[in-house]
Amino acid sequence: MQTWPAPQIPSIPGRGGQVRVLDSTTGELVDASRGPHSSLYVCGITPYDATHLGHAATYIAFDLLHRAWLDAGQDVTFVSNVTDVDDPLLERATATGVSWERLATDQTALFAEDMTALGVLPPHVYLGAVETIPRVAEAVARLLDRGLAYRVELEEGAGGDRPDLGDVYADVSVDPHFGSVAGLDHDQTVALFAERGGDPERPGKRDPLDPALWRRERPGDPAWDGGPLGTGRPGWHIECTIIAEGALGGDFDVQGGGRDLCFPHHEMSTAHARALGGSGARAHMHTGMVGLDGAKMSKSVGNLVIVSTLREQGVDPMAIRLAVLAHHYREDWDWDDTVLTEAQTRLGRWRAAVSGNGGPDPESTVVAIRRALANDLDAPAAVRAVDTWADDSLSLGGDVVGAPGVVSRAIDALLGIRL
Ligand code: 5CA
Ligand code: ZN
Repeated sequence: MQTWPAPQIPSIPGRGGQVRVLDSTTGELVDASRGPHSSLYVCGITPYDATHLGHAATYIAFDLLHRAWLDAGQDVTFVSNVTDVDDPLLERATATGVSWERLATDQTALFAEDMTALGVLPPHVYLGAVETIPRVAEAVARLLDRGLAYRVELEEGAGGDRPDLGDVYADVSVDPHFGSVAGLDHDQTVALFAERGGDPERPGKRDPLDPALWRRERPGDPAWDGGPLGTGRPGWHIECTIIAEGALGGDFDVQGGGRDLCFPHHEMSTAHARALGGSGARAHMHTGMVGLDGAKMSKSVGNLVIVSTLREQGVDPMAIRLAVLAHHYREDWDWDDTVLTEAQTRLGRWRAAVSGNGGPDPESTVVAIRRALANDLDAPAAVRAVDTWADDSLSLGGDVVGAPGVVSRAIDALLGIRL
């Protein structure tokens, strides 16, 4: 999968400190990495519709972590995926009369344009579900051999020329740590599982929560050779497990995504990592949900503010990014016109404040931005620190030659805002 171009990161004096983040599994602040190498897996898009503000906010949040790690002198490996075959994508393709491949290719390209415009650093390893199928099939076959997964009989007409080979499910009961990521009770998990792509009612499963690892061929569905599994396509959670493990090993620093991925997706992908002999991420980070008119922005509901539409309307992508940064990444918040107008005004003030040669001493501002980000990526506090410097610069002036350059480079490197 092709990534997007990496923006240049300007150098700034000094160095950031250890970044602490809230691990949503334990609810505690933890060191995000053990250094000097830091590894991050962020769940990528399912490309059946254009990037909305919720996606943008999630990717910008993890971009702040990436930038803070680089500023702390870490050597970062950032990995992400594209879920380029899955039920919602196939359903949308059928409903709109385009091929699922075309839909996925077009939306993945648009996402790359949006990420470029928003100044998100590209992943070092970026893999689609489709290109990972052989590795997933091999891993699923291994889990079957070890008795950690089992087959479930198919309905009439499924399975192509091998209807005897069932769908494959992971057995959650073999894992004593199952449930440790989300920490929910059984009733909550079953309800969420059904809501978020699971099939608790499927007859023949050992436990309602057992997730699909390999779905056999169905008439009209795309299917790939799965060797001993028979033709079919992978389950969603195992794709992320295999992509993360392949690029980062069985034990890495942070897995992230929106809060809607905590259960079942991150619970299941971590359980799969354990079943394959690793341990998955040391910390899980989840972003709050961005909504519109009080409801979570979601492709399936259709209450979306689309990044590319705003860009087409001439909205400066840096104003979109700044609107996002005015909220802490764990917060749930609603997008509205005021949020954007405030960001546009702020961007204008910041640009005016850095336009001269001299200004107030930048050192304490750079320290404050770094300190805010190291403290669980507190972007609103970092933005306030820049506001203070900009207000002083505009009202009092200042005589430190080069100060505007230092502040604008710090804003660029740490917050991803190009003035
Ligand atoms: N492809 C899978 C992950 S492997 C997926 O969830 N794709 S997605 O396109 O539905 O979402 C992409 C990312 O955006 C996920 O991290 C998801 O949690 C996040 N996201 C989706 N809606 C919102 C929202 N309203 N607010 C914040 N983040 C959101
Ligand atoms: Zn994922």
